[in-house]
Amino acid sequence: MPTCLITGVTGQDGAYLSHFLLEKGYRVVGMMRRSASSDLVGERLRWLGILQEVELVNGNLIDLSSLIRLLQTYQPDEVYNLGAQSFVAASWDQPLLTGQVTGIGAGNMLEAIRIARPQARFYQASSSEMFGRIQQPRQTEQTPFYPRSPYAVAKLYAHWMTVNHRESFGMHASSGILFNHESPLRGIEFVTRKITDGVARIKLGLTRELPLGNLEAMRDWGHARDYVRAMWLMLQQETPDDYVVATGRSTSIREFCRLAFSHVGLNFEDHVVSHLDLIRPAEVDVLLGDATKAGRKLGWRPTVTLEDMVAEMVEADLARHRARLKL
Ligand code: NDP
Ligand code: GDR
Repeated sequence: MPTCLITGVTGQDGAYLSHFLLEKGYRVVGMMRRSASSDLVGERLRWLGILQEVELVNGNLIDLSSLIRLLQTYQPDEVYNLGAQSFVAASWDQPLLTGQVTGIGAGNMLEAIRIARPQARFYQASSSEMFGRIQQPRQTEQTPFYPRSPYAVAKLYAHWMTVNHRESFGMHASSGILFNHESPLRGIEFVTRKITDGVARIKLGLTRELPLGNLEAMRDWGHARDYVRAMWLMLQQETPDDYVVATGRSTSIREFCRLAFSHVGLNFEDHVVSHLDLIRPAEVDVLLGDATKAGRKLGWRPTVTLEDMVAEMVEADLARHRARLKL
């Protein structure tokens, strides 16, 4: 039975990836940072019904010694580095922490592997945010980067450290440049989940308004369940590499609102209000990925349409609020 170590196991992708790897027969060791609310942090794993099957262990990306100890103890065959301060908006308020966790944290894990478990295969959760102010209309592995937030700058450091460790030390280290991916387990502060949760609350009469920032930004949105499969496929290749993972369809926040509100028979223009304090200091206006390489080399293709994902997310939020209200 192969063993994997997942950082960021309590997040959206950590939960879906754990589920995927358990089904493949892996021993799944999930690293989480120590919390005073440890009863709450496994909520996503619980939602997927796998909380008891994942071995949760303490560690922190900014504590190199904890990473080395985990690698020595569990001897993983594959390491998926999903841990990060991942909320772009927060990275302007905490730019240096974001740099330490999202950037140096990845460097720490690469160094820990180099020291304690060099044969392990490594996956780095890189991001389409690295393209930022886009240099080409469709972004591929060859498109130059232009980060627009401290988060994206940190991810660039992590990305190039991954490439550099591969080229310098022959490590099996791959970087997945994943475009936005969502699900009912998406954090509530990200725009898609904020919208679907808002739709559910408005539909159930709990509130009337949904405050949002820039509605004109466009994102290439896929489903997290599809995207974690791409992570695994990268580590099954003989040769490590970098891959863009995207749907090839870009949609505005405005259009996402229209889809989500109309799913429950509402008009978004009656409820969405614009809040200037939700506008970012620098914006990524549009992202559109070209995953041709992932299709050709990994055989990866997205399977969930945006419309189906929006419906799944709205239904899940309606069910959550109904359960809470005992409706
Ligand atoms: P989440 O924000 O849902 O999860 C982030 C995880 O990182 C959480 O488990 C969090 O733990 C953990 N974490 C935070 N700080 C530390 C730390 N110091 N040490 C160890 N773990 C830490 O992100 P997603 O699941 O959405 O994304 C997974 C990864 O993929 C992230 O690196 C993200 O930046 C990247 N990414 C995501 C995309 C997306 O669209 N979802 C697209 C491209 C890249 P806690 O629960 O304690 O906060
Ligand atoms: P993003 O996701 O920054 O793309 O990063 P987010 O959902 O936060 O923002 C997407 C776009 O929506 C606009 N927006 C709002 N965003 C939020 N959060 N809240 C609002 O009220 C709001 N109104 C408008 C934003 O300005 C932006 O243009 C996500 C994260 O998962 C990263 O970790 C990951 O690397 C990238 O996706 C790919």
